[in-house]
Amino acid sequence: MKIGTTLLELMIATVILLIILGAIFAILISANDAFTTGTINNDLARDALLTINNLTDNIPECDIRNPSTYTTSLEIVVPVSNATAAYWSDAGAINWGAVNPNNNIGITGAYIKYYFEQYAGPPNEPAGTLNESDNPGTDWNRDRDVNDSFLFGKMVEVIIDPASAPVTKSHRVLCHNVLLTNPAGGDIDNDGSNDPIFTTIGVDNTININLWLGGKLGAQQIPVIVNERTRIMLLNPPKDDN
Ligand SMILES: [Ca+2]
Ligand SMILES: [Ca+2]
Ligand SMILES: [Ca+2]
Repeated sequence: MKIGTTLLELMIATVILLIILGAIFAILISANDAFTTGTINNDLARDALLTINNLTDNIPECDIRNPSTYTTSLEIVVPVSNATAAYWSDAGAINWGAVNPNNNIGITGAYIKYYFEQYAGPPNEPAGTLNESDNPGTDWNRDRDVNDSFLFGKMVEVIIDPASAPVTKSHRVLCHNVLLTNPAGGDIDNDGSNDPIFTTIGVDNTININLWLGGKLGAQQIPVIVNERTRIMLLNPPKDDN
């Protein structure tokens, strides 16, 4: 009868233990990746929905200055309910729309412009383009190739005064991590139809908002892309003669 273990048995046991530990570690890493991807997905989807919410605050009662089928900018005029008193201060006259951020008073004849602004690149901003080829094997838009490029930037709101100048301090970023395939809003997912941020449909009196957000986020730099869209029915007929 043998008592104890031989050196060979000890070595075999050690190898088996290492294999088991390696497998557990691999599972933990992949679970962490999945968790990170899920979290980033939720963050981007939340940002897109909040931005759409922000946009829909002002849009339903507006006139559109730049009606067009496909566009990455939208210029709207919202009737100013009070051009003399500050935001909230006048009972029953909340100033929606083109409100001067310096004194909170509505500006008659001004308009709000929403537009896509490409990132300027390092050192202050991310690179203004995202390439699938920079992440070999990563098909962000899931069209079965890895050779797409996207413009990368932010949705911005600015108030333009009646003299066509931006109002000081009115430049506001509504949303980061926005993707486009070209400045006119090309076909991001390669399904044959364009994906502009804004589509105005005069006949139906509606605006479609279509936001694609993406990014290499987290320590693992996992590429994630999300799409949120909505359709807004305008309460006033859009006009192009403001
Ligand atoms: Ca692709
Ligand atoms: Ca492609
Ligand atoms: Ca498309």
